[in-house]
Amino acid sequence: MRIDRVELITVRMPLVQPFTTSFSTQTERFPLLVRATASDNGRTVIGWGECVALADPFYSPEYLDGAREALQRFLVPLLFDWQAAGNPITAQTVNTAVGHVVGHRMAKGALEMAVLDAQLRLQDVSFAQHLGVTRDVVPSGVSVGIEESIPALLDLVGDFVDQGYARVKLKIRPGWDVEPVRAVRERFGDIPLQVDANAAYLLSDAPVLRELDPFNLLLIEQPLAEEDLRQHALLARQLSTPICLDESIVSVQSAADAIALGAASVINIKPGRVGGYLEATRIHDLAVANGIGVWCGGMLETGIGRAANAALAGLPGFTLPGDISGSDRFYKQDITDPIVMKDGTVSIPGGPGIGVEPNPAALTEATIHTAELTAPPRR
Ligand code: OSB
Ligand code: MG
Repeated sequence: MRIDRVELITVRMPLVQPFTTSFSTQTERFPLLVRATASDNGRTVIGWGECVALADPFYSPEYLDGAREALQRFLVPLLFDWQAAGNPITAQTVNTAVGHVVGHRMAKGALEMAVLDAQLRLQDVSFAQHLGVTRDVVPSGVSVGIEESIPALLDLVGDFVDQGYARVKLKIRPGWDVEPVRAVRERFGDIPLQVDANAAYLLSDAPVLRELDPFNLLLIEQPLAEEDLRQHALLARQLSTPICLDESIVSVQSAADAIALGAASVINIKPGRVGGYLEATRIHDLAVANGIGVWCGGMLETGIGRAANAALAGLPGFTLPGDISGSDRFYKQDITDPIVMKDGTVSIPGGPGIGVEPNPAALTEATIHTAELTAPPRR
């Protein structure tokens, strides 16, 4: 397979409602798509990747403009150099080709995803088949932001419960934690419920977090800072609610450390955050080997990222519902055909590669910036 061209397409997508977390309020999302033109044996396909970096570096060090620059200046040229030197291009070799760039996992993951999609399309194999996934739907959970008031939160949660979501996750932060959880439990009873703090607490907040214990939450996600593995382990001993890590898990190595320290009994796997779907499956395998449950996180992806996440979440270790909601949870108009949540599940696409692609008109309408890189000829 040869990569002939890579386009970096930045799109702007308004959210159906503001999404507030402990780190920001988002009213729009700027996904960065990687469009790779690939050819093999006279056949040409387009592979798609989606970079999950947010506009600001508040969730992780990566951010949209930085990721685009990393791709444009370093990652794509390194991949082209690798190819020009006669090395094979597959998803499995992308990380070797760009490996001496430190960090920039979301940018690397998006490039790897585009190459993987192209490779599978050339092979006429779906991503699910490639992973060995046999089920065709996965349970669909929804992530609910911090709201202005408890009544507004209950309205929103009620809407998602009525739609049939398999699990609800509430964003929390100091001052918006025990009360919203209590209100949701009182109104909606025993629904599968979990919370996500996005690193907003300190170990000294353990007494407040312990007040969540009676509510039988599935888990509390990332209560402390990204690098506080040891403190998460100390906190875990003070809570009955299982601790799940998101931000802290950036690689299979950090997952191994977290497990060894007892810092997490559950892991949220976001392929972008860990540098791509290959690393995501390694973390899945490590977690299964250690009896640690995993679920697939979300980053307000377009249908491109959502479709691939649904396939990944079909692996057997994904024992909890993922943040893989229908497109309409965040967007009035997705750039792909909408991902639909039905009876608490979303379907895993069956077509070649990730099985979905942007609709040209929707993509053109949403595009705000494009950069194009062309491969030099073979040396
Ligand atoms: O912490 O899981 C998170 C969105 C952006 C950044 C971080 C997070 C989230 C979500 C949204 O919770 C999940 C989704 O895409 O449904
Ligand atoms: Mg999270």
